Amino acid sequence: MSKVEFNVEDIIAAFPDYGEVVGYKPITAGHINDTYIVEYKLEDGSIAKYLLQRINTVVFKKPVEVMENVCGVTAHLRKKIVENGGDPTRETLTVYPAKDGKNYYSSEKEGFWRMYNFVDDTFSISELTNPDDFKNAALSFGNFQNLLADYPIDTLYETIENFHYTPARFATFKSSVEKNASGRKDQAMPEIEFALAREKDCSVVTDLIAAGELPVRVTHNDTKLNNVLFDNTSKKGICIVDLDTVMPGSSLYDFGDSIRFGANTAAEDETDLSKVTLSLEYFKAYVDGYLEAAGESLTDNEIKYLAFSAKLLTFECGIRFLADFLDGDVYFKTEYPEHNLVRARTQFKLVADIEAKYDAMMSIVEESATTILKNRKIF
Ligand code: GN1
Ligand code: MG
Repeated sequence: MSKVEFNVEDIIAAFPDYGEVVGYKPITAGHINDTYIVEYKLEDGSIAKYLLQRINTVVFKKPVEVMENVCGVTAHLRKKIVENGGDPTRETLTVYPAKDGKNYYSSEKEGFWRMYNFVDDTFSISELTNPDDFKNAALSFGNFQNLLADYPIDTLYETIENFHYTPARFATFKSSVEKNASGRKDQAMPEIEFALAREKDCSVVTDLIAAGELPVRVTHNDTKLNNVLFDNTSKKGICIVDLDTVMPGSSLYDFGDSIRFGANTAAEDETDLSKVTLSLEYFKAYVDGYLEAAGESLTDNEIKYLAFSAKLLTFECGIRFLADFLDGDVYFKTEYPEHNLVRARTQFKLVADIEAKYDAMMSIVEESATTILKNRKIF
């Protein structure tokens, strides 16, 4: 882990004085970066909120490139949102430069920081209570993909190499098993066996991409439900956040990762595995929303592999958690020693449930595609 030492006040002072700082507080969402809400009192007495974030440079080794991607992507989104008559102050993140004009502040001692607008009067969801919210998340992620469809893909840096290149993830996992740096391998034998038995799944999507049978698009790559901000009044998803992994990828990565998190009937770190199942109702809601928003631009193959991608991305996340457990918790933030193992178990339980429900999931995709994309014969 990085050995940074900082005073939040000093970091705030590196950014322009938007008003008198009246407070700041950490937000504890996300496994990677550190986030604070900073409140300023303006001259007219009103309060303005900003989002201050420390980028985890163990995970993002080239944070300057991350910021170049984020600035390019948010500028593109802003332009599109304005063209579509939307409100760019609420529908996209905006980067606020530091006092020295750079789009970040960094020092060896304090780490790498950036400032964003805080989109007020919104909420995020960590646990769904109804399928409509999930459908709204799908509409948002589908819309996000549409808005970036004409973004110059070659200008994007790969902020984390091979991020969803599952065969590489599997190779890393196997080497973590071999190294057993944490000495905890014995605690994870059933999970290791489970993973090793599924190696052949890893290359399905990447092989299709390599063969030109699946397109490469600008994708978000971390489509967890809590990366959508929902408007307090309309309850619709209005803003997609966490743009650090926007990179060339497959729509299947975004679809699959959304299902992994949102269609799980339990939390990502639930210890009672009997609660972890794939909700077909939520799966259908997401398929409907995603096809409604982005279906026209998806190829037949992208649609045919939607159900598979849910399994793949869940499996991939599972081997990442398990590898981190074996490595000694060097990547994801953890709250207790077995946290990564617990997370890996939920992912694998979900994979097993997806395998059991696979035919039903395929039928849902077929039915939804037939209803929503009436003029196409995909299946
Ligand atoms: C991390 O930071 P957060 O919680 O949005 C991770 C994702 C994983 C996710 C699992 C850069 O996302 O890839 O799917 O945890 N982000 C990175 O919860 O590795
Ligand atoms: Mg993230």
